[in-house]
Amino acid sequence: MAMLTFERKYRVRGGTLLGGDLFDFWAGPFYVGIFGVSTIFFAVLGTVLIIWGASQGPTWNLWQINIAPPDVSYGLAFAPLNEGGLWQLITICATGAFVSWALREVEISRKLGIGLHVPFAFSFAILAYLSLEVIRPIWMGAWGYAFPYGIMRHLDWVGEVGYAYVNFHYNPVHMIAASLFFATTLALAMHGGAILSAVNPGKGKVVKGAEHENTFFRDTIFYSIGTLGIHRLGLFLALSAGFFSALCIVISGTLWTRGWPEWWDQYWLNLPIW
Ligand code: UQ2
Repeated sequence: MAMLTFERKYRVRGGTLLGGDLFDFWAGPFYVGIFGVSTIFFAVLGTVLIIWGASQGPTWNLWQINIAPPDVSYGLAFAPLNEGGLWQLITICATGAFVSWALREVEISRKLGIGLHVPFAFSFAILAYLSLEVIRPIWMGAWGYAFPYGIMRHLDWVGEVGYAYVNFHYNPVHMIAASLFFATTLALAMHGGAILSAVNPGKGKVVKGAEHENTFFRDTIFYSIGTLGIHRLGLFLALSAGFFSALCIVISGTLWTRGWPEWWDQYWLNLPIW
């Protein structure tokens, strides 16, 4: 179907989750919807609060601007604006914007009659953010355990948290997450290479299809997962990478509070062979 014909067929009312026809229209090429409005609201308000927070700080250097969460002594209470309160409001805005965006994806998917795989995938990114900024801080009893909003400062935060557990690379769930990130890049490199080699083989050569892709992998690694399967695997690997990343930090300081190298001792040092 030609794109213009398709757009006429698809750009109709319906499929909304909330509010019926309210905001059920397009602004130029963009679908608006209630959740488009709420995304803009939270994103603009959050950005204004970040700029306000920056104005209260010592620098306008983009790399050094930092908006920190409240001190640990505030626990889970609201803090004064310039002592972490802005960070709390910005975190509410960020969560509101991310969730609104996911729900806007759901509405558009419903209008199109396609699956909810994209919003489902995006929800894993939201979960990873929330595990750092909401779930782990609440579990540990203070917003001060969340990461600060500053380009350089959040990098320092990651380093400090790593050293707080002596050597974070000994965290077994971090190991699984890192392996899944590598597996994701391997799968995408194989898939991107496979598709381009078949569909874009070079000037004057005939475009190839799934048979060639299957045969290449059967001949090289004795197995082809298939043209549908590679996309299922890719989504699974990428979502697993995000999920295990969230898990590896959420268990640090909550279920396991000592250095991660020590975690292995409880098994290694207690082996009966000693
Ligand atoms: C494949 C296939 C594709 C692909 C790729 C494979 C025809 C066009 C990349 C091969 C992938 C395999 C065997 C899985 C590798 C496993 C990991 C964890 C990286 O068979 O079907 O479709 O793009």
